[in-house]
Amino acid sequence: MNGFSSAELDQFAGDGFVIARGLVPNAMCESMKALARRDLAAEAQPLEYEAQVRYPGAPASLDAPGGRTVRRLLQACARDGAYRDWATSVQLAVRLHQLLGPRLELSQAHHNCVMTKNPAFSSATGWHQDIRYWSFEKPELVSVWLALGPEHEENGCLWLVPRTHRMEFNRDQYDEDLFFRADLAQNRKILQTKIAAELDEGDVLFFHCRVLHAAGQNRTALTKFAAVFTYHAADNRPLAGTRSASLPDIPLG
Ligand SMILES: O=C(O)CCC(=O)C(=O)O
Repeated sequence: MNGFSSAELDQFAGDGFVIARGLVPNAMCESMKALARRDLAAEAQPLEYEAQVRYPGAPASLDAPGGRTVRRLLQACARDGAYRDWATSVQLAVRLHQLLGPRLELSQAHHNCVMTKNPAFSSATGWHQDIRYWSFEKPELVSVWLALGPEHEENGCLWLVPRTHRMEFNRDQYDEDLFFRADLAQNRKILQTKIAAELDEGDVLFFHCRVLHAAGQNRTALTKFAAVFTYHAADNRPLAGTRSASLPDIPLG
């Protein structure tokens, strides 16, 4: 089973992310997407709605036009074996071992979802670091973003700022919701180096939990789908009593 090359490992260490192109066959992506469409049609809970996140562009309430537009199909591993099988696959574990060490766990409390970005009612996600919302002994987690279709600027792909996983920021560089303030000149300078993570179906983005990232709205006619999971070393424990510890982690082989 192929792992990352040493150049790719250097890229992850330096930039805080790396993309493995064409890792997942199109047929597998299409079947995961069909499951997601089935669950969207049935409004199969647990879900997160655009109206609940209240990001710019989201419907004002669940009763507003587009109010029941889904942003995330939550609990992907429990939702269908196809997601869990891939998220715990040897193919993925080989690469995650290279990034996080020999004993790994998948967090069911973070990401563990299919992100859906609906053209008509999608919202934009501001600049943030996932670790600001998570609680672990060490800020060392890796998320895996499997594109189930093409992702580009027009349909709201992720933007990332290389090397920010190694930077220290002050509390006043974030707003009250812990988004990184794009209105500050000091922050804008950092954000200038952002790059768009353009992906094709089957590409997988691996990114560090401290990397600054954001995403725009979907301005195309097609819903965008991505399956997203988060991992940590088995000895990097979620802090007791926090959301990070609210669900059992899944050990990887
Ligand atoms: O697709 C998006 O809007 C961004 C999602 C994201 O950055 C997150 O959930 O942490």
